[in-house]
Amino acid sequence: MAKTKKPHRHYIKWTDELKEEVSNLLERGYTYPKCCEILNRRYPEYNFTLESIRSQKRSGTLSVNPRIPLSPSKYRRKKQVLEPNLLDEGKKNPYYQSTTKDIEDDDEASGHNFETHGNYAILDYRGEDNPATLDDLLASCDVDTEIWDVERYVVNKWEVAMKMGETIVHRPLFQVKAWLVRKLPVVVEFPTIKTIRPIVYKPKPRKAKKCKDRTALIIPDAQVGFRKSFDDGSLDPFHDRKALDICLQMAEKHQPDEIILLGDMLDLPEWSDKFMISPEFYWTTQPSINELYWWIKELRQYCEKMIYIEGNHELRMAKAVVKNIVAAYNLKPANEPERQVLTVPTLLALDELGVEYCGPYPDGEYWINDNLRVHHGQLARKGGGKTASAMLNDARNSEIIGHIHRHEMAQRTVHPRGGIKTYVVYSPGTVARIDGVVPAYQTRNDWQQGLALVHYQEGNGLFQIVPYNIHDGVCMADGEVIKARKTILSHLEKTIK
Ligand SMILES: [Mn+2]
Repeated sequence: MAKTKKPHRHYIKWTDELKEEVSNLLERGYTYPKCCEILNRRYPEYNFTLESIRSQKRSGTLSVNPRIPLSPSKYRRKKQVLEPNLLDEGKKNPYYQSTTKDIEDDDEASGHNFETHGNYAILDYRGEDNPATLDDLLASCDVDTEIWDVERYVVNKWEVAMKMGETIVHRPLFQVKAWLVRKLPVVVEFPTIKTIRPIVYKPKPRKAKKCKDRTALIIPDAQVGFRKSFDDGSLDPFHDRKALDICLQMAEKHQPDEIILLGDMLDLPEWSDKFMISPEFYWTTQPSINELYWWIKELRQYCEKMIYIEGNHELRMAKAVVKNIVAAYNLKPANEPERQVLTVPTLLALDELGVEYCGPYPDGEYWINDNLRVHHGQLARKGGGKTASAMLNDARNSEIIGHIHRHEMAQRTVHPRGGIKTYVVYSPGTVARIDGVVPAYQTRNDWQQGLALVHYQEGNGLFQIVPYNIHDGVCMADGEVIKARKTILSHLEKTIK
């Protein structure tokens, strides 16, 4: 018997104009058959079929109204064949008709969906028939295997029980999900993999200051960084967003003249040349940069001046560049001779935010007034107060340091000729998590969370350090209890992925 030949079809020239025309028809809500009818009238030289339009949609060149089901007629037809067999027992039941109708209306449970994202696509099939092979499934869902390759797929099966009068009928449901990739990649206008959603910054007007003193808010080691889950790719932060929000609320409350970031604001575990780099830290630098940028932008709106002191962790980036690819060191764009490309201040856009970067570690420093110097610090001694008291031996002025993640203050009075001088060494602790998530030699660290406000007079004047402790997102400050805000936390959880 001779095979029935398909009617001869002219090769359709899919010009951009034609694609746009078809997209417009589909977006306006026309069904595929209606589109064919219109197009065949407009272009008598071509023979438009459902298939020819669908294949364009499959290859991602047409945008269509997502509310239109892809091939409803085919899907309904299959169901009508299937249901009588499955529901044989139900036929005798007087409820049979109405129950069947319910299933037919149940569009959520079965059918298929094909979504393209640039060079990738996901086919999600749900239905009562178990496709014998993957090729069968692709063919029945009109996936063009000339264009798409299956990268991987999963098959799930489960049973659905339905009560029909006195009888309970079980029927199997299948789900096949396939991830596809284009055989010949196309240029996509937007990146198809977005790890981070853009952050929108809305500056708020500064409020009038409450106190007449000049003030500086000191925020110690945040160690912004993440551990990436092998199971679901989720990011577990090293930094304590609750503690950082306390800092933000303190900045809003006090409207300080200066905010000083004490160094080690980024952890940069991927850039370490000393410690083993666990695969859990791979590809975590970008979200870390983005999140710290968000905090700096938020803090920036509450102060006149902002200082960022380089710590040993920021220095990791420069060291890694020198050690691994010296050609990248000091590299600047031809049109921006001032901007080194691969540095912490460039990546955090500190210039644009008006933040002064004080480096390199360990010499990077900032003088609040002639008597009080701020730097990240190098010395770390075990035990409360030990580092601060050891530093006093060589002190020739008062100092605020970070680095040790302990809340310490020690003072020493000396008697030079003609007067008495008291020096203070103070460390506000850390705003990183202290529950063992931050990479360190051990997980049970003797660390404390805190921050400080410094009241000061300019020049050779007085200063007063006011320390604040943070306990699990709560801080008792100046007669009120400040708590971390859930809105900020959930915003960041949603934004940084
Ligand atoms: Mn440090």
